[in-house]
Amino acid sequence: MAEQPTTTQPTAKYRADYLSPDYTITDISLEFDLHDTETKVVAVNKVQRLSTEGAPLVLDGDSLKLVRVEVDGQSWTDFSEGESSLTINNLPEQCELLIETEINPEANTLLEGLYKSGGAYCTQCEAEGFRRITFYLDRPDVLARFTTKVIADKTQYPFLLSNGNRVDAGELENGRHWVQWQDPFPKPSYLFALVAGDFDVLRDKYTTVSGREVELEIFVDKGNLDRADYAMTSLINSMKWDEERFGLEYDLDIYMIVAVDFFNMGAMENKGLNVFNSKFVLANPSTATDTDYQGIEAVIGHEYFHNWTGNRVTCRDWFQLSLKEGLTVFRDQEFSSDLGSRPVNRINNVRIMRGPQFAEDRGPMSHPIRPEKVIEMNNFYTLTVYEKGSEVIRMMHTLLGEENFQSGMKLYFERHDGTAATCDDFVQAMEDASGISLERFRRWYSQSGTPVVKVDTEYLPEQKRYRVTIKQHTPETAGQKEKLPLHIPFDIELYNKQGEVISLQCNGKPVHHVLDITEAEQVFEFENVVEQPIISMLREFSAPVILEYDYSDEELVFLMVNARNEFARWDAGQILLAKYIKLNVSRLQQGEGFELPSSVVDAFRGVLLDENLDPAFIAEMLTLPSENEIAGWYKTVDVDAIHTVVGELESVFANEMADEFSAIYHTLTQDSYTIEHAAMAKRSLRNTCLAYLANTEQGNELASKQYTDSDNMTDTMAAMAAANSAELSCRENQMSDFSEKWTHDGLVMDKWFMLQGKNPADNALENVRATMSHAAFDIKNPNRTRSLVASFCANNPVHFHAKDGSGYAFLTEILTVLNSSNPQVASRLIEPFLKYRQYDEQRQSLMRAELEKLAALDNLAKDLFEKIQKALEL
Ligand code: B3K
Ligand code: ZN
Repeated sequence: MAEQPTTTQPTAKYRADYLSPDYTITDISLEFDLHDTETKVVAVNKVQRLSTEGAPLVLDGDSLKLVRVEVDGQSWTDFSEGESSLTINNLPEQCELLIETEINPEANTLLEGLYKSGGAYCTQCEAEGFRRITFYLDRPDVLARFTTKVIADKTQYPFLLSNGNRVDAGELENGRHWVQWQDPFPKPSYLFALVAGDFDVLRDKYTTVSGREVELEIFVDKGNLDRADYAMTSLINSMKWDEERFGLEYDLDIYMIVAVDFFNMGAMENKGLNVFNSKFVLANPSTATDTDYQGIEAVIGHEYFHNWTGNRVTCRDWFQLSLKEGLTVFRDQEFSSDLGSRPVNRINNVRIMRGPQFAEDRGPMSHPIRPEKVIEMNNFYTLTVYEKGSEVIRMMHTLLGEENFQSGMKLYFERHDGTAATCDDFVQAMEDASGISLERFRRWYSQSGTPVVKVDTEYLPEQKRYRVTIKQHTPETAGQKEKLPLHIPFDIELYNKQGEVISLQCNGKPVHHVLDITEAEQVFEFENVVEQPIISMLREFSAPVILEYDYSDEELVFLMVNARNEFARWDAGQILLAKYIKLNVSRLQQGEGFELPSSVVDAFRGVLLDENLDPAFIAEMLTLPSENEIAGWYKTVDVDAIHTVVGELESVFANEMADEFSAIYHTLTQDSYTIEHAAMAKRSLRNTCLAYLANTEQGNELASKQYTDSDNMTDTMAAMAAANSAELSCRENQMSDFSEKWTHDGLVMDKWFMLQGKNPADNALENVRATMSHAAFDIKNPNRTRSLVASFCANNPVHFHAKDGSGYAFLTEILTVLNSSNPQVASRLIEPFLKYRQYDEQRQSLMRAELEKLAALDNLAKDLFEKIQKALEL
């Protein structure tokens, strides 16, 4: 039976209300006696009072059965149990507090706290899951040394794991055994982990730069050992990279990663014992695509980098989440960029910003990277905290430069290692180490929304001056009306007609290409500009803002060819595409036909044929913005028009460049599959060509042949995706062949579920419903649900937004189930409803009605409560 979430009206917590704790716990010794429905947990805490005498000790607890309390070895009765707390009175200043609780891992469908994933026990404690294991000061500013003894049946659970070093082990009667772990580093409870199960283990070793020998172990389900190599390679690469680029070394003798199938998000950085969604560990060429491999590298890196940015220095309170997440995303992005293609990584990160992050910042859940008010903390593991948070770190990096930034990191660790810090502490360290003022810059932490930067330029030939007027303005966002000017690093470059860079000069002095925009309006007059220049702006996406500038087609085509950096070339292409997508959406709305000048096609043809460019970059240049990103350009979204225009643009490109696509497609064949970047780049371009060619006469033959010939999942999936989106006749055979081959493997089937979700056919919803009874589908598994349901609701806009409301009713059905079984997953799936105000009246009222239905659920979880309440606010 699923647990029922609390029914009382949830209350919000405010950042401004932070109080340091009355007590701390310096040491905790845990003993788990693992049983499926009745696990006994004994916690012995060394408690130390920090405040005045008389303050009660209020511990957090959730869904726990309290068995006994002892203080200094004596039974203690002076306590009271609240709905989510245990208040213990009249404690001495220091004591040893024993608490025994009983929990039910098997009934834990929330996948928070201790639960069962397949046959294994595992934990997820961030943000507030530890309180589902024992009563505790479950807040990140209480740092304790953990000792953990795990007892379980030896045959079923030969591996018993926890944080730190394995210090002891033994056998018991009745087939049980135990292992004891000790973590020497004090840590908050959210970093605690326990795993018990039977696994295959991939082992390796790493010697750190100062000579520490570290055992590396990756635990996977039995039979999956041939899918763990890339995770191991990525781990070793991460350890090396962090030493080289950040001077940071690993600090324990063992680093373990466990892959589990039931997991609410990507992975978790528990000290010395990462728990991973198997999606980010398991890969071999026949089961995983190149994108999967890149995801594994990034997530393995991300969790490893948390060992310093998150674990050694943690967060004072959850409002500071971006302190560890924004910084660690920045670090993982740099890792992927240093090892792979920097421009391609940047492009993909910017796509996430301009698409879903900007959308979040426009919607009812808009919040600054350091939120002010939270009802359910799990709702704030957002694109804003993570991705925009990383952009904020990146801006500091741009303003300070690598050397100053690294001095800032060093100072940050000198000051805060072993403690719980704040975002302000980080900025202060950067400021103190560099001597560069970040006073106005700090506003990025408190102001939500996406700034709009409007630029006007004027060339003054007589004076040989080029005047650039830059205005910034941040539109009002949910819950925050007043906006102030921000410190925006604005990277520009000027070119002459020959494509040469014009050096920037103001008042007779050279000027850096990153302009400091700090006011609502600023004017720059560049001198010695002898001809009308062409300006490239917001290079590298130097700030998370929307740029408004009236570029001509000629200027954009010029930048696509001549801009010195690849990101700027891609961006010019995107602006050009955006112009014609917008034009054609309004033409369609007025009953006019599709129109695209041949000069635009020629510009993209030029890129396609440029042999000096990295094929992976060419593929990005030719990838159209998603329908969701396009939706974000409008106050009222016309899903059908957007879909039609994107389809027409794709087919015009396909037909106009069919010969070139076809020639490149046939040239880029590879003899054998490798996961080197050069090989991935070729596959990426070849499969982009296939996606276009799918819209031409040759489409069915090519997709069908590629599916049959393919010896790797990248090419297989590309063939299927092309057949799916172009509705080719080979689709059906491919889909049934694939399902037959992979039914036993949920992780691989996720790719198939995703295609069912994105199916453009008219009966898409009917198919999705039918797919829910597929043998490999399980609504309790977050990966399955996301692959099918989220891909339909979030990435199949035409069908999800069907005018009859059928897509909306479907989402409500799913949310109603997940509200009880796994509200964290429900809360991610509800996102498309939150944007209801951006649609026409009919759709708005249909979606609103669904939100109201959900709001009326009598067991509404606070995860959904918080989002629905904000969405329905007038
Ligand atoms: N810190 C975890 C995320 C925890 C999410 C809790 N709902 C993974 C990460 O960001 O590395
Ligand atoms: Zn993280």
